[in-house]
Order: sequence, then C-alpha cells, then structure tokens
Amino acid sequence: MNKLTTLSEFIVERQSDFPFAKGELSRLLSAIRLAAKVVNREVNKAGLVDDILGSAGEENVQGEQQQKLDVYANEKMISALRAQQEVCGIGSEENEDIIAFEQGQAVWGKYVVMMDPLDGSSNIDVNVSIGTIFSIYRRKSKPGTVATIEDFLQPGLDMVAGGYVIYGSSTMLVFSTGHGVNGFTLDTSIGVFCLSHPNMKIPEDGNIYSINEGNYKQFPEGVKRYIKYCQEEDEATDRPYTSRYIGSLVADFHRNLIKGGIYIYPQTGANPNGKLRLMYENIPLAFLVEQAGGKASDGGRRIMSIEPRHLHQRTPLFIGSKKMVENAEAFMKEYSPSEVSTAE
Ligand code: P6P
Repeated sequence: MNKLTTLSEFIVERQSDFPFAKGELSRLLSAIRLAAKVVNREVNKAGLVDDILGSAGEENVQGEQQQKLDVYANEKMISALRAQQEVCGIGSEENEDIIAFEQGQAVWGKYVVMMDPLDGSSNIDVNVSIGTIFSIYRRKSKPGTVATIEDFLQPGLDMVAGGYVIYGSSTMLVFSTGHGVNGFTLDTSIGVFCLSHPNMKIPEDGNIYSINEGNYKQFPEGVKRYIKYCQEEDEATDRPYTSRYIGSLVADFHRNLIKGGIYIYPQTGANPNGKLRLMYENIPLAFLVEQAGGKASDGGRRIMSIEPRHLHQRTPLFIGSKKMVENAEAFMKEYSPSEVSTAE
C-alpha cells in the first residue's frame, strides 16, 4: 500500500512550489483545514441536532434565506482565519461588506480571503453534498493598515491560491497554488486530510452537461441551441450526452472535474447577469479548472480576466472540459452574440 501523504507533509514537501515564504501558506491552509473539520462535524450530524437544520430566520446580502449552518460555517471560517494572522481581511457571501481585521497583528497580514462559507446550503435539509469555496490574494494596501475594498476587487489572474471543501460521501479539500490541482480526503478516524487525488486533470472532452433546465424558457438562444445539440441523436457523432444537475455548485463542479463535463449557469430573466457570484464562486473554480486543463468563461469572456466591480457581482458561468466549453461558447457566439459581453 502506498505511503499516505498528509496535507501538512504535502505542503512541506512542495514548499518550493509555494510563492509564500516562511510557511505562510501552511498557516493559511491550516486555518481552512481546521474550519473544514469543524463544519464537517456539524454537517454530518445536521439531521440529529435540531437547532442546526433549517433557516436562521435571517436573509443574507443576496436576499437568500440564511441556513443556520451557513451562519455557523461563516463564523468558524472567520475566527480560524483571524487567529492565524496571515489574513488582514475577508470577503464573504454572508456579509454585505468586507470584514477588515483591525486588532493586533492581523493588520500586518499579507493576504485576503474571499469565500462562500457554505455553498448550496439549501440542500442541507435533504442531505445533498455542499461545499466551502475560497480564494486567496495578496493584499494591495500597505501592511500595518486596515484592509480596503481594493484589496478584494482583484481579477482571478492575481490569485495566489484557491480551492473548495466538499462535504459529501467523503469530505475533500481540493486546492491549487498555481502548480496544478491536488485533492485531499479527510480520514475521519484520525482527523487528517490525506492526498487522495494527486495532480487532478479534467478530461479535455466529456458527455455530461449540467444546467437547470427548469429555466429553459429564460435561457439565451445560444444556450437553448446547445442543450438541443446535446439532446439530439446524431448517428454521425454518436453523441452519448447525459444530463446531471445536483443543484449544488461544488458537487456539480467536482463531478465534472473528475469525469469531464460542463456546468452552465447562464443569464436568465430572473438573473440577467447569472446567479453565481464572480468573486467567491466563479473565480476560484475558474482558477482550479484552468489549473486542471479546463476552461471557464461567462459565455464569451475568460472568467479569470474579468475585472471585478463590486464584492457580490454576478456573472454567467460556463465551466468544465475545454472542448465542451468552447463548443457552448460557439453556440453563444452564433445565436446570442449580444449576450456574451454582458457585464454588471
Ligand atoms: P438553481 C446554490 O444556491 C447555488 O448557489 C449553487 O450551489 C447551485 O449550483 C445553484 O445555486 C443552483 O441554482 O437556480 O438551479 O436552484
């Protein structure tokens, strides 16, 4: 049996890969690892603990019902990152404004974190996989000062690390520092993340398309045509497409990362700029998929190049196997040319 490599050992062995001197990345990732374990414990017993399921009775900045585990995960991530003092501030789906740390050494932190602390949380009550998504940037403001919004509104091209935790049949931490993508599975018997998916690569092509077809009538013509392309029998190409939609972004993304496929959340009538948020959903997953050899765009523009305008900006998302995304983009270019340049 091959020797298991723990996350800590991996970081030490690969220290030269990380542009972080003096173990900053290991402290940053250990904060995320700690929060992931704590959230995982609560997620795993959600059905048993009556005060953790259901809505927190509040709405988040998105106007979405905050689930109690959303609030719990947000608090745990913030406190774990604050304690490590590598981070001078956090942008979270759950908070309207940035959380700038003003006390103690944290103002000297060289990094900021953008996160969706618990994406897909509406699935908690029905026991569907959910996830935490994060991206890490170097701050732009002077260390020793309080973080500003400019520290956060950075394009994906400026990211130094990013990843997600998926709380599913097993709990995994999947991340990249710009040197490929590696997946670590939590061995709950010893509470340690172990390298289980080294150097992850998404298949260049695939046969899974993932989209909420309940919104079909609201889709741009290019998306409608692409869906029909996937559905039509074509003896010449023998297209064996299949539709898979979990309704939890991290779960749909993770499946496609491993098996190949495309996930699309386009602009709709209800969400003219798409539903998903650029900073803490689309960019970190675009970073990962490009590191794994895939592609991510808003139907036209590369996600990693989009200059963010505000913290909770939404964009359409076409992400997955390179050839599938390019094909879907071709349909958008031909049938919805005016919509591929949509930007808030
Ligand atoms: P819809 C969950 O609320 C989420 O943000 C993603 O996790 C998921 O992919 C998407 O929304 C589902 O949205 O409109 O299909 O229910």
